[in-house]
Amino acid sequence: MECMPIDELRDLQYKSLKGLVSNLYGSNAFYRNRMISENVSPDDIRSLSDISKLPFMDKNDLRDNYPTDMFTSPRKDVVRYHVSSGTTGKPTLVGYTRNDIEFWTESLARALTSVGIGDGDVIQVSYGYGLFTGGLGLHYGAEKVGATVLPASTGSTERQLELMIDLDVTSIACTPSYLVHMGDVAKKMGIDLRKDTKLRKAVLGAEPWSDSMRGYIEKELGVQAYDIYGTSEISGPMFTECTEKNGIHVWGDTAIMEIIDPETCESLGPGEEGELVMTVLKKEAMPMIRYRIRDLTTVMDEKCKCGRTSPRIKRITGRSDDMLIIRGINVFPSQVEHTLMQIPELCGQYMIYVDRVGALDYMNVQVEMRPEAFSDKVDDMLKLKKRISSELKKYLNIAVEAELMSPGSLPRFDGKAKRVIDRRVL
Ligand code: DLL
Repeated sequence: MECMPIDELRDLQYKSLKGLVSNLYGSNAFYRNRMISENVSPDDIRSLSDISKLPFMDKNDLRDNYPTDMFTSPRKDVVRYHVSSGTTGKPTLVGYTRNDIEFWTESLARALTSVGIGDGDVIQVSYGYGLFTGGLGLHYGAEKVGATVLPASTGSTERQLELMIDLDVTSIACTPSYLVHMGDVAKKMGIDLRKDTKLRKAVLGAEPWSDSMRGYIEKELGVQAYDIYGTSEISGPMFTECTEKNGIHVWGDTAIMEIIDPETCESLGPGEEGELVMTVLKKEAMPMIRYRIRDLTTVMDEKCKCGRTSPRIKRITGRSDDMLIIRGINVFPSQVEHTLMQIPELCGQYMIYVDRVGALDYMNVQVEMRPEAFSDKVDDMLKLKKRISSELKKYLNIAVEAELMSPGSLPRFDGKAKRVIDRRVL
């Protein structure tokens, strides 16, 4: 499947697309109304390139149809939910049928196989288990290839390192920043990952990283590092580099990808950087047609040396929207604002600072107080500060340091407010 001639692959993609569009048009009000409002019907899809006639979808569709209005399967057929960040206070809910879980698992099994992880391996899955797709996604994929899985999830780094040694862990799946952090903790514990562990491969993603970080990980930690990519809306982590480490393979029989100019929405060709748009061909509970992911990347043209014909994309270089990724967790500044606006002592002026200390990201929010709430009673102010941090933690799922600012002290903006200062260097 992965090495099929490109013409056959395109034909397969066309047939799957045509089937998907006809099916949704016939069975689902959301998709039918969308297509009618764009004046397009399944009969208009006569070749693969006709995909460009179909309307785009984005996170707003998921938010507006929260929680399950976009689902195309009855509740009784939905066997799992995952939840990720939405653009405002509302999260993005993703549902899976049994077949969806199987399809996703298969994609991850392909991903792990393509980096050489299989039944001889012990893999430590240090992505978060739970609402996030990383932990359970990699877990199922790793079991499918017959690897022994250590479901370590995130945190308790010292214990994770002890288990890594005791259980002869050979590979790890986590965010790149967490692996670097593990390396730092190991050093402090007197552990040399190269000599004292069997760790040799890492499947790293969920946040942007660079080739220089790959270089650091490979040299300092003695681990081969591979990029893995995906988003909750397309199922979760799905696609990886192969051992050539030259672009992420997007399994062509499962998804059609397009690159568009974020401003004009014009289709861009190989080699041109733009916004990634994905149509997933095999999802049941929540199909995705022309979903604007907002990640920026480039389609690579030449064939991969590994022999796979699946199209490839370069590393994600950024986003066309304002989403921040902090320790693998998606955060929209609008969510921060939404949370702060619920706190009566605050006036709606705020600044977000993101820093990287060692390998880990930290978020600090300066919030301006209303004059009537401002007081010199230290205890009251400390309590308020704690309350703000805990509200932010509740909604964003990350620890945030809140800093109280006196009335009128934060900058005001004439034009577009610049409320996010991201001081991280990859
Ligand atoms: O982060 C799924 C995932 C889990 C991918 C584990 C890889 C490994 P979301 O929480 O929905 O899903 O966040 C998706 O994270 O649109 C990108 O902006 C970013 N992202 C994911 N992988 C990469 C990567 C998961 N390899 C959002 N490089 C995406 C850069 C990445 N950014």
